[in-house]
Amino acid sequence: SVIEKSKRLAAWTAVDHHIRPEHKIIGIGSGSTVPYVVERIVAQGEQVNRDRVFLPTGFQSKELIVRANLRLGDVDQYPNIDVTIDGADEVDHELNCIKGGGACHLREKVLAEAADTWIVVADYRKNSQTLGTTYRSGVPIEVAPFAYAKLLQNVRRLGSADAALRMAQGGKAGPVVTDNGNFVIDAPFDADAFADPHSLLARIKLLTGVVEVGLFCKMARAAYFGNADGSVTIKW
Ligand code: DER
Repeated sequence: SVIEKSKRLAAWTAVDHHIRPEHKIIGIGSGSTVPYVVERIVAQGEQVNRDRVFLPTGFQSKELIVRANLRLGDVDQYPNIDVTIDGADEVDHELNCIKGGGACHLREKVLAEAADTWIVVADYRKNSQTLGTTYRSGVPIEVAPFAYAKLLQNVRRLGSADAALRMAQGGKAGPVVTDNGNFVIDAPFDADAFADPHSLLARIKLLTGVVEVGLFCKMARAAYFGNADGSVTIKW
């Protein structure tokens, strides 16, 4: 499909630009775009990949690395990462991101921060001016299950009237449970709240019971978007 092609285009271009032989410790994000990142890294050949270590950002990411026969490492062994490449749900004009559509944003943010360079790869639907324009489900917030009901009240008080617990779709009754055993609250805000994503992040993060917030502010070195016409847009 056009969208899959644009994901692949973004991922391949980003790997070609940012994953060089001298990069040995590499963070792999989560979602449906990063498989193309792994595909392109594998294509660099066994030789160069032999002395690299790949750090996952969750169960799906780990499976990607294992299935590609790449060497699996962990961020407690390798706390300083050369480059991490990840997807995003939306990216604004300043490279602030909404992330967490896949409920992996705690480990993703740890590996984004731990990397000298953090790169975002996405299809054209994620390329936005202001957050909340194309990704309408709200800010994903990973929360301690014990605190979720109080947090729903407090997030609503922050201005997200429609904040809701993310429920599993089919195959499991009840809420989505993250790789860390936590719940996720999706909190839609209106446009002016997203005008200053960093202050929104700070306000949400300070609520008791919040584990991590799916707003990644001023962390990306660059964002690569594949376009439907086969071109690539790079924001930095
Ligand atoms: O959850 C996340 O932040 C993932 O990176 C995910 O949202 C990326 O989405 P994708 O499947 O469009 O790559």
